[in-house]
Amino acid sequence: MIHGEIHQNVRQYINGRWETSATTGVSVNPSDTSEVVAEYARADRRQAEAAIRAATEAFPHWSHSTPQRRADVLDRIGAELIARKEELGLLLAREQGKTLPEAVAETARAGQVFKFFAGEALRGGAGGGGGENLASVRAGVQVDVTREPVGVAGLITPWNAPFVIPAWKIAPALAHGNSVVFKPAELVPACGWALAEIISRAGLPAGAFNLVMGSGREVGQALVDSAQVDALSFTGSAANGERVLQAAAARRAKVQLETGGKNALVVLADADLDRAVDCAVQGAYFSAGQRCTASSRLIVEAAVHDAFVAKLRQRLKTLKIGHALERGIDIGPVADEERLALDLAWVEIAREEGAEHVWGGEALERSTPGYYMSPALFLAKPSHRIAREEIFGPLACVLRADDYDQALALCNDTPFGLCAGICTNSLKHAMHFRRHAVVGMTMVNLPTAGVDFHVPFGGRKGSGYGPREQGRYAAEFYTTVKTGYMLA
Ligand code: TXE
Repeated sequence: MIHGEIHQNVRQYINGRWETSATTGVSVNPSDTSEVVAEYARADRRQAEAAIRAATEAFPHWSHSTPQRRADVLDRIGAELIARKEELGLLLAREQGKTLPEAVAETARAGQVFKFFAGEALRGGAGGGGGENLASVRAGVQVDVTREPVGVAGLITPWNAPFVIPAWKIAPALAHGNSVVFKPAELVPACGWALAEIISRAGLPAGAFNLVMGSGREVGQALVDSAQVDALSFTGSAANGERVLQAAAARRAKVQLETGGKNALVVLADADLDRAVDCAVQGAYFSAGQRCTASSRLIVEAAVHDAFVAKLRQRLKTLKIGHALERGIDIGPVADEERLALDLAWVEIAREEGAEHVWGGEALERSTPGYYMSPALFLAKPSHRIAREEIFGPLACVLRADDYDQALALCNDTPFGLCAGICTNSLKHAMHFRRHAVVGMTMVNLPTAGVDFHVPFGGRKGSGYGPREQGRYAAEFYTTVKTGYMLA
């Protein structure tokens, strides 16, 4: 496999200027660890604070920009992401490890998100529409409800979707007139930088958008702690999300969390089993299971349990695991050495706690050194840790349910509540499930992973906190409401 270019000018973007840092790091290709993808500047707390100052100073001007100006900026960013989706998708696949088709699709999706919020800037953003006019209960008085930007938005994102998750935070933040300090995950600096490089040329005033790449502990924490950061949107692990929530609440900052899932796919006896197996394979194992919407629990009605497991095992045997850039690969490597060790440790935990091994779960050798692992499937009990804790890797478990009622109860028996799916041909069960699954998103005869970009995204319980992301609902987090009274 030829090595791709090494991105060497991956620097901070602060107050309209590119800056190096005292220390640097490298990102390597999880499909071929001998290949360096980027040498990047690692920001320190001082640079984070400089970015916060820049965003604070830029906010008054940017927050009073016209909706047309905001729409034009976002549309340019979206158009460039879509135009360059092959080139940027290649960078994503090299740095994060998802297959090239998935990476190109994610890049295009990020562009669509920016284009959607270009429209939002005109439709319902801050400082303009998106409000209401009402007659007052007092004669001659006019009441107006409007939305205004919140201020400086600190946006902290995970490594698993390095273009589209930043897009669905940065785009609404800017569309609604906020200024931004963006901190990508340490594992994918070149992706964060490539997105920022496009944004830097889209016509924003200096300081309206800033990029600081660095550790969560230092740079992320600086955003969380700063009194100048008015709103924090965090996507990542539940543990770190909890830390962000506590610190933000302590200083009354607005906070929005997307923190993991343990999503169920229910398969009823009347389901089309081939379709159910397709939903399970896509939902549980594509992107190496590294999606918060992954179906890690497959809850199968007893009458079809053995037939479903046999079919799924057959499909798993045919999956091709390999280099993310290789044509025809179904699953690339997991994201890094730590994730591979974690995922393999979960396989051991499954065996130790008595789950029945059905398929996979071992490290794989390929022609290049990488973090390859075969997709793992176990038959588990609801009390098993692999049925209760988020793994965020290519490992799923099957739980047996006597009937629909028990399947629904098992589905809801989790501290998470992001999404849940059901495969069935019964309209009665599908409608009941959509209403009674205690989650933020439900899917019927569809994989739990893979959502639209123009409708709300998010979960309940341990999976999310604060307003939903995406679609028109993003205005709830990125604006604040003002009620005006006027005696005409
Ligand atoms: O998370 P981490 P990762 C979850 C997924 C999994 C995790 C994987 O379920 O658990 O994300 O992403 C920064 N103060 N979701 O490993 O380690 C850190 O630098 C401030 C759920 O990246 O928590 C990184 O930028 N920031 C989601 C970001 O937080 C801190 C969809 C996330 O890092 C910090 C996708 C701190 N103390 C993944 N510590 C969903 N539910 O939608 C770390 N960071």
